[in-house]
Amino acid sequence: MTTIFSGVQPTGIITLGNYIGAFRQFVEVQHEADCIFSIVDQHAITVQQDPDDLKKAIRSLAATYIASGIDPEKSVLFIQSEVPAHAQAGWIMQCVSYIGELERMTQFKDKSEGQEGVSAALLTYPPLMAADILLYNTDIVPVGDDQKQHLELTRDLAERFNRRYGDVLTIPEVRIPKNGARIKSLQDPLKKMSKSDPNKRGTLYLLDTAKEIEKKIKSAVTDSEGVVRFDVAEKPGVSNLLTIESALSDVAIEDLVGKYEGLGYGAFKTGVAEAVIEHLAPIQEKYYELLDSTILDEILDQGAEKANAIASATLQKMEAAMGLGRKR
Ligand code: ATP
Ligand code: LTN
Repeated sequence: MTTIFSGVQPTGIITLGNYIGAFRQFVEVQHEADCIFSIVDQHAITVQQDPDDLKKAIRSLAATYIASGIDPEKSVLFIQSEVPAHAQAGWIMQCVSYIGELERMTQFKDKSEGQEGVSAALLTYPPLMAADILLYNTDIVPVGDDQKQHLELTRDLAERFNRRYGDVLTIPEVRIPKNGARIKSLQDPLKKMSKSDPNKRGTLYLLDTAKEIEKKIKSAVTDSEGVVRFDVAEKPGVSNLLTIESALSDVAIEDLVGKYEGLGYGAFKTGVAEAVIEHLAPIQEKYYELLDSTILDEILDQGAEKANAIASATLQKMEAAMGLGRKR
């Protein structure tokens, strides 16, 4: 059976970009493979986090996974810091990484640019991500487009490890969604929609109310042509809205263009907002139900146990291959 692994950082409320780029793919693939999903809290602390906020974000993310359709009977869901093999294997992967290749990562450049006191871990984040993936003998990693470079590095590091120490690690493939791999900001459709964007009007959050969704979509930046058609280069704002509606409603973009033919942007935006509200309503309902339940802790306890068993076996093999300790 194919193994699928992915992780999301608990750094705030999930955006519609995260949902379309990551969660929806997770839900799709869980029927065809052994799936393991992680709340990567050790990645979140590469930038300083308030401890209370982090705790809340971890629980919120667990509820989001389940509310989005991850079935704990089919998939393993766990918190990264509850499986010690991640930090241990992360160290090993740091030892096979070169500083130069880590400095070339665009996420590192973006997050460290102009910042004072950049943590060493922001640079060594990709080897920890590689460890997350490699510990589960992962075949496929579903992520949004922005993580492609980290996946290429993961493959390079795994190949390097295997060349040096023998054939221990599985080389993973990336899986990027065909539609919606990079949802853009509603206010600046050239930039990705991001949790950490200070301009909250550009970001749709999974927990936004119907009113908020409507308001943000109504004020989304478009263009002056007044014709609904898909053209990312000439019409990035309109194309982004079409991508969002298509991804959530499963209606092809060409068909949506037909639906809005002859209508202005007002009617178009109302249609997109309706599609978003309709899709998110049941997810939000389930989310609030789960947040205060004890089921969530049971799911996470079981997840940590299952993840620990797989991860510690791979770690053991990695350590033995390298000659660490007294392991064989
Ligand atoms: P930030 O925007 O603050 O850097 P993030 O949302 O990119 O955070 P994560 O929460 O770790 O970081 O991302 C989780 C998943 O969501 C990843 O697979 C990522 O590729 C995907 N993702 C993030 N933003 C988008 C987007 N705008 N469109 C599509 N996928 C996205
Ligand atoms: N780097 C990713 C989060 C992440 C991840 C992973 C994704 C950490 N470990 C393993 C897939 C597999 C991000 O910032 N979105």
